[in-house]
Formats: sequence, C-alpha cells, structure tokens
Amino acid sequence: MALTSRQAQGIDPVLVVIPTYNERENLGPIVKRLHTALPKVHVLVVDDGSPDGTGELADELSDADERVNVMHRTEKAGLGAAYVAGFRWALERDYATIVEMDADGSHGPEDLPRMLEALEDADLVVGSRYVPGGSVVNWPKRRELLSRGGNLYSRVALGVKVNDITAGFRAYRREVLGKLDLDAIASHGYCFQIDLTWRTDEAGFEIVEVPITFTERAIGESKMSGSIVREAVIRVGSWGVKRRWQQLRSLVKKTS
Ligand SMILES: Nc1nc2c(ncn2[C@@H]2O[C@H](COP(=O)(O)OP(=O)(O)OP(=O)(O)O)[C@@H](O)[C@H]2O)c(=O)[nH]1
Ligand SMILES: [Mg+2]
Repeated sequence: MALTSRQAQGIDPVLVVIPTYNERENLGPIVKRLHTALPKVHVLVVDDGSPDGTGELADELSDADERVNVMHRTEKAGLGAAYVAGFRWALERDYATIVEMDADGSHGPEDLPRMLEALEDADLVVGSRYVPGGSVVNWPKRRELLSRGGNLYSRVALGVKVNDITAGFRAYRREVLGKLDLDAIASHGYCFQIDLTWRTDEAGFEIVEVPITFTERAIGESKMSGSIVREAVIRVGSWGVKRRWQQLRSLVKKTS
C-alpha cells in the first residue's frame, strides 16, 4: 500500500518537553516511566529555577543519561513561556516530533505509544480526557467542573471541534510548531493549550484526539490559580469574537 506523505515523513526522533517548577520528587519517577514505555525518546526538562532543587536533580539525570537534556531559566514565567523556549530548542535540532507532558504524573507515559501511533496520520495528537475511553482519576468534583466548563466555553467561543482543548499531553509534528508564530504566543497558564490548539486548527493542520487516563498529582502542589482561569476566560473570549467576526465577513463577501 502506498504511504501518505505524512507517513513517509515518519515521526522519529521524538523529544518530550517536561516543564518543571518544584517537582523534585516527581521528576525522577516520571522520566523513568517514560523511558520504560519508550526507550528511544529524548527528554528536555525546562526548569524555571525551582527553589526545591528540581533543576539540580535534572542535571544529575542528564549527566547519567544522554537522552536527558536540561534548560535552566532564571524565574518562574509560566507554563507557556517554558514550552515556547522548549519548542525553539527542539526546532533548532532535528526532532520530527515534539511532545508536551507534565512532570506531576497526571500524564501517563504508558499512553504515549498510542498517541505517537496516531500521529502517523495526524499533525497534532491530543491526549484527551473527554472522548470515549478517556478518564480522570482522583479529581475533586469542583476541579472537573472547572475543566469541563473551560472546554465547553472554548469550544463554543472558538468553534474548534476538539473535546479536550485544554489538554496538556500532546504530540506535535515539527512542521506545526515551525509554522506557528511562536513569538505571538503570550498565554501563560492552560490558556496556552487552547491558544496552540486553535492556531493549529486555523493553520489547517489535522488534529486527532486519543483517549488517556489523567490522574491527579499525588505529590507536590498544583500551580493552578485564579489568575490562570481569568487569563483563559478573557483571552479566549477575545479570540472568539475575532474569529466569529472574520467568519461573518467572509460569509458576507461570499453572498454579496
Ligand atoms: N517551567 C515551568 N513549569 C511550570 C510552571 N508552572 C507549572 N509548571 C509545570 O507544568 C506542569 C503542569 O503544572 P501543574 O501545577 O500540574 O498545573 P496543572 O496541571 O494545570 O494543574 P493541576 O491540574 O492542578 O495539577 C508541571 O510539570 C509543572 O511543574 C512555570 O511557571 N514554569
Ligand atoms: Mg497537574
């Protein structure tokens, strides 16, 4: 059977970017689980000067294992900025696939092989809690409502047909990140995930959702905050208005 152009391009080598802020106890186990599931993948830990010594631990892991790399940043500047820095690092090298994964154990590396398989026929694979087969373990009802509400709001505002638009476990083909204007991305919290999803969609790339099991962190503190939620509500609302306005204008143009 003939290969599609995507399949011909292949998905190797793979880089998994893990942003960290105070994840000293989580980092070692998650990297170990990742390499058990996928021995060949490389890792880039992007640490924002964690006071608990996560950065030093990442250096130790990197000294002991050439698949592990570390980027040290000087101050806590949010998840979005850490990922953008990690993406640039990956694009300067020859990685064909760039994965986003949390350090806190919420994203199971054991789900990643299935996600990468799906990337053979897609440009972005989203590890999704909200498609059949996906689930959330150990979340308080309030937290789940916030997440589901955020997803519904974003879907309606932006018209993007992704069920888990805030998901942070993803695999991108390098072509996607190479095409998006990373300089224009100023979102900090989980709004960053929404931001990238709709830019990917707007650019015409193929997005596929693969069910995952999301498990609430067992160790360490969540960085979720009121300001992160406010950022998402305001930004997504304004992108929605812009997008709807453009849709209306092109409809008027077509019919006139
Ligand atoms: N480098 C860097 N990493 C961050 C920053 N904020 C969060 N992270 C990391 O991003 C990942 C997700 O952060 P969490 O605190 O788990 O936030 P969350 O998953 O949105 O919230 P919960 O669902 O409550 O866990 C973790 O690996 C964090 O250590 C930051 O400002 N800089
Ligand atoms: Mg988390």
